[in-house]
Amino acid sequence: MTIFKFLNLAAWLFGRAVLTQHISGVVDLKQCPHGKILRKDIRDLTTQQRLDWSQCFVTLSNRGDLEHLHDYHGRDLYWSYAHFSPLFLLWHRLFIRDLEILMLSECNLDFGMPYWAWDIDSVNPWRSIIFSEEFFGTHDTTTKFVNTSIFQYGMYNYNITRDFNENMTSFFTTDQLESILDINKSFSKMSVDFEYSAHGLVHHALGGNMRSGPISTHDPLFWLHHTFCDLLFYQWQTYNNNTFKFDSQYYDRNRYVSRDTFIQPWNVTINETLVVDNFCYVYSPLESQARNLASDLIIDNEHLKNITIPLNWCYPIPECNDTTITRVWDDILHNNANFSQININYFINIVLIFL
Ligand SMILES: [Cu+2]
Repeated sequence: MTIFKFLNLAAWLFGRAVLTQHISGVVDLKQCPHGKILRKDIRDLTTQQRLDWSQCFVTLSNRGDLEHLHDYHGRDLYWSYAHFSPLFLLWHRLFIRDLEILMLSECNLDFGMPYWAWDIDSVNPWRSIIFSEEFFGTHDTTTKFVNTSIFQYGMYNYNITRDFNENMTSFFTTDQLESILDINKSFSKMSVDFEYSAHGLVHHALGGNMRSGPISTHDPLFWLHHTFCDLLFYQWQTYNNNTFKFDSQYYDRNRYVSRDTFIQPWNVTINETLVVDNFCYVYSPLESQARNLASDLIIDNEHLKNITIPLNWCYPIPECNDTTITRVWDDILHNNANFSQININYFINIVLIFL
């Protein structure tokens, strides 16, 4: 811990000394100064690469260079624009790329944004190496503060919290992801189903910062989680020539999006954003190291029958109760229903509180 503190202070001082320009303004996300870069699961990086990534994230954050990103995500305008809308997967694709470019240029990394394939931890995420001192830190289950790793309280400018214990909610398994991301679904159906279920569940299960939209981006795991979401979206796009399968639609009462709509604040069209190749990154499939480090390799769908959804999901919807939540989850998990088929307005109210 002491060495972490020292390294962090040294990096912070170094960062202060060399940074003369304030990083602001909208970045060209299609620039490729580093050529094609590879995105791997964090467990497939070398120890040095992992430390470099973490150090870079903390250094940039501690000197204030990530503020514009937190602001984009939490700002009212973008919040409702990028969530619960057909732009969800596309907006977050650009959002991650923004940080990736910043990290590549500021820290000379030779690899892209790492992802966290949480499906291989799904059965017992509590035991995941991701929540160890060597990776993203353990936390005090009473105070909720992250208390080890470079991201611990006092070393990283955001004192992030996580709120789970050994009874942590399971994530979606690989099999369940396949059904949520059915290649025959329309884009909008797939996007809504995925956003509200598999994606939202990770936010919910981690708790603390990750359960609160405006501050979720402070937890470095937000970025790894969303990079994995982008990988899954990319797979959905490529498995069945679905790349340009985007159905134009209204995303709120009066705004209509089509393929030519520019996604803000980056001014990239939906059509361009649909093509990963435009952004100079490539996904590397899981390698043996990540699989060996996964908390559970036996995927057992049965465990989800015991899934418990805490009642605070319902708050503050008065008519929401245990039974309604259980019904929704049963339909999703066991009857393979789509969220969009289940009283969607009602469900939006429920999930709004944790994303
Ligand atoms: Cu988001």
